[in-house]
Amino acid sequence: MSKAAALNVSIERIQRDIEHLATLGQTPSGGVSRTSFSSADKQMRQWLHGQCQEHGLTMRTDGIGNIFIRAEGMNVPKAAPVCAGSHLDSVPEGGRYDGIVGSVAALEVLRVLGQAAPALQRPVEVVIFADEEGNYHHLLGSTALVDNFTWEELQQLRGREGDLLVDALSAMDWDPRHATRTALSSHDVHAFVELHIEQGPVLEESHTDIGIVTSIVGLAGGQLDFVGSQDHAGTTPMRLRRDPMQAAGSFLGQLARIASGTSSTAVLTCGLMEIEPGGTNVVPRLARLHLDFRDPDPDVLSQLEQRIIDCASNAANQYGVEASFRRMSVTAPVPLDPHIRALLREVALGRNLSVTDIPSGAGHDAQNMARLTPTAMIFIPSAGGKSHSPQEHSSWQDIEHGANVLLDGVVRLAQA
Ligand code: HGY
Ligand code: MN
Ligand code: MN
Repeated sequence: MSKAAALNVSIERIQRDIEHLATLGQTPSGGVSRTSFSSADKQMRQWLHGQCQEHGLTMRTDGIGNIFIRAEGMNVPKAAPVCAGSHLDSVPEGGRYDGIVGSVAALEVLRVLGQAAPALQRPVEVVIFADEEGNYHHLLGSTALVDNFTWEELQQLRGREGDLLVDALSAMDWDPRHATRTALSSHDVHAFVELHIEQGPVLEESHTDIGIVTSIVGLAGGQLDFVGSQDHAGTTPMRLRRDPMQAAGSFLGQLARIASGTSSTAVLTCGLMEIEPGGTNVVPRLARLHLDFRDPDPDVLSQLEQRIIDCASNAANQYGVEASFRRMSVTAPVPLDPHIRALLREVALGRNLSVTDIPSGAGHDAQNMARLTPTAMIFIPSAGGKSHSPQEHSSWQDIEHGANVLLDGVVRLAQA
């Protein structure tokens, strides 16, 4: 066994960090609401800064809130770093593990390497991506690493509460104009590896320790507006109404049919809806559905969008209202790097762990990083396949396994 393979993460430190992070933005249901740039996110950033000071790490934040961490004093040649990391924001009422496991494990890798100082050919850097969960833009931080947002684009981005991203950045005491200068080049990163919980049932059901991700699903988001006529709920006869809620209801009843009619792998979700003006005694003027739709095949994603538009237009005609669709984001599906996948499989087997290949139905920053640099992902089991829920859970043993595979993989990549 090589010297590097003898290194091990400390699950006690990882557990302490994960348990602490679960208190930042904790909800009464035991979940976590930690949207990027919220007060809980600020607390997270302060905590991380403290961790870095304690462990001799340097932390830098770019203009859109991505965090980069390195170990000081590691005597490695100047070269493009091997990066590892994930995200520390959550969905509303999310769990304690999504993004957090991969972020804390990457931090632990740096702590181990800082202490053990093995001979490496290149630095190791932790990346914590901003707003992965897309309050303002899905995979905001990693998107900004691949392509700079223009100032005009940034000014358009709003969160769930209708707040502007540029205001949220200003409230962090950052200059939002710096958010237009975030892109990296392929020379800036040697490779990227993200550890993540599976968020599905496959590994647990097959009693497999480690999943090596083959590809990440293509993911699109859009706003579907049904616009009708605002009227009195008591005095307007049903026959005279142009009620956008009825059209929205008819459309929503067809989500499963639209998805399965396009492909057996397609999924289509509406998890957020706005009604204007919003009153129990007012026939609304607007019903806005926020849609999330996914498929591993980019052509299917386009077909799915077209079916959404066609079906919405039929529903609108039926109720005498207007329908319009606005695409908000598309993240292309990506295959992950075969060489790093093979290396991760080898190191996992070297630790006597069971391994399988697995596709990812969730979006990840890795799919943006794959456009910059050779990229791979490691999955560990999620209890009951639950995620984006306070019931999300992974065992400490599975987290330790995943973190050790990340450690070995990163070391192997940094030795090359
Ligand atoms: O929505 C997703 O797939 C991811 O959790 N951001
Ligand atoms: Mn998530
Ligand atoms: Mn995640």
